Amino acid sequence: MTVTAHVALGSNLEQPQLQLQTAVAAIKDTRHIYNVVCSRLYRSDPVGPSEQPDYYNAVVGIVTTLAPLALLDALQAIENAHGRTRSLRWGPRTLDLDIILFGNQVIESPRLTVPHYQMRVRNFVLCPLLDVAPDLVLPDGQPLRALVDELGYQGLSVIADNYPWLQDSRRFAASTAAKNC
Ligand code: ROI
Repeated sequence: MTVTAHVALGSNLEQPQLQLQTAVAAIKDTRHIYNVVCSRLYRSDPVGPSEQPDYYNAVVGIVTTLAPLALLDALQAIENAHGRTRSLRWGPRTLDLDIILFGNQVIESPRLTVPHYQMRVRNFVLCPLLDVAPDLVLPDGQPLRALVDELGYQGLSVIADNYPWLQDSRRFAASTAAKNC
């Protein structure tokens, strides 16, 4: 059985943009994960302690035959391979990969809560999610677009349009420089 799932990515340490880019590449390379589509790349004000660097955030949509906990294992292996560090609660981190939605399923297990318990109040999750799933309706029947309209894009800026972002952001920088001349 295949399921469409969504994974939120966040990083604010050790070249965060590169962390996210290589994380998406690793997700694409994972067995039993198909059709990876990636949102725009965002920079966001930190939620939590403010004396930490800005975050980079994105969301990917995937199709998978993995069970939820097997997907969690695969994502945690990618986090670990990126030398994930996270010493403080709500403190800076090298790479966070969170399963935010797994089809229409509601999952409450010791290791995994889906939909992600704070996704409804985090625009750095909802706005990139809207990029890849504009017509999505949450398992409780709420349309994603209505949540985004409510939360808005405060504290977020789009820094690249298409994955892979590094190439894109160079193009962005070049076009901005050209405009400023
Ligand atoms: N803040 C932002 N902007 N983006 C994140 O990905 C993020 N992740 C976190 C906390 C510390 C809550 N703050 C964040 O885990």
